[in-house]
Amino acid sequence: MVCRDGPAPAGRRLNSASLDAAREYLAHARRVAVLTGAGNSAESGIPTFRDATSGLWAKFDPMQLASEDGFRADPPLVWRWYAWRRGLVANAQPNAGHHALASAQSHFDSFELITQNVDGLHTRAGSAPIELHGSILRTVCLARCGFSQGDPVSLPPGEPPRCPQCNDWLRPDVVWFGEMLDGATLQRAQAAARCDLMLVIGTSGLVYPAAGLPAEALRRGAKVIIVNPQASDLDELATIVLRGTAAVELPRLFAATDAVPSH
Ligand code: BV8
Ligand code: ZN
Repeated sequence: MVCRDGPAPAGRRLNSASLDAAREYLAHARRVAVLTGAGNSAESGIPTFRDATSGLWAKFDPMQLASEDGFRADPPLVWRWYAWRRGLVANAQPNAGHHALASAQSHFDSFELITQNVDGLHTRAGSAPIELHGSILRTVCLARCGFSQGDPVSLPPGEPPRCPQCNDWLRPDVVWFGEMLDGATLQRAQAAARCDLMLVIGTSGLVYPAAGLPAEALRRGAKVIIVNPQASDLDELATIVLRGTAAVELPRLFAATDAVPSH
């Protein structure tokens, strides 16, 4: 636990000191933005990309699989990777971190949840996230002919179906590496970064332009609070780092706001 403000007392007190300081910032914040990454879903059983390079798909590089070149090189392989992830998501439940974020939103004048995750768990918890990288629960035409479908259950597991409109492959409705993010979505996220406080939850801070949002918030005078059990590329930007997991730290962080009527 590192508290950027003031001397860092040693030991257990540091945890509560950082948590108290973080709660204090929350208590005075009117415009809150949250940026979540794969770590926010880790306690729901969804492997993070870091895990993915150590887990079942360790022999594959997510950077390769989550790319159009990777898909075109082996559509069935990439399709099976997404089918496996859709299966994990279907069997997963939002965790206490998702629920803490969903119930916190009514306590602030403005509360924008920006997620890099494509698993839909924030939505299932009751949030209305800005999904920077799309959703694996939606499927679209590779040729972008306009065909889109939102029923992941009906999809075949082994290889991508053909588009009923133009017969090209169908693909997950996610932003692959090397692809542009949807302009309007990115603009919404950049507008949300004009906040008093940005919480950065469960992200290694390696993927841009998402990872640039905390620096943008800082430039506009926001405080930045990171929740992550490990060090991340964004720690240097943080006013406070809560060295813990989303499902444990977020309920603790927002516990006091439940008692505080919205501004
Ligand atoms: C773009 C959807 C303009 C797909 C994702 C060279 C060529 C082409 C592009 C680039 C290039 N060099 C750089 C780029 C830009 C590239 C990029 O940033 N690359 C990085 C890796 C160097 N970005 C892009 O390509 C973006 N588009 O720039 O367009 C352009 C166009 C053409 C050419 C150049 C530029 C598009 C990026 C979007 C990619 N799509 N997802 C899918 O999911 O299948 S990104 C994907 O990876 C995830 O969505 C997520 O965003 C990212 C992984 O990041 P994290 O979420 O942080 O997850 P990670 O596993 O890394 O970390 C987990 C963290 O959680 C850890 O810190 C861990 O400690 C913590 N944790 C673990 N457990 C817990 C926890 N925290 C809390 N609680 C716990 N329990
Ligand atoms: Zn089509």
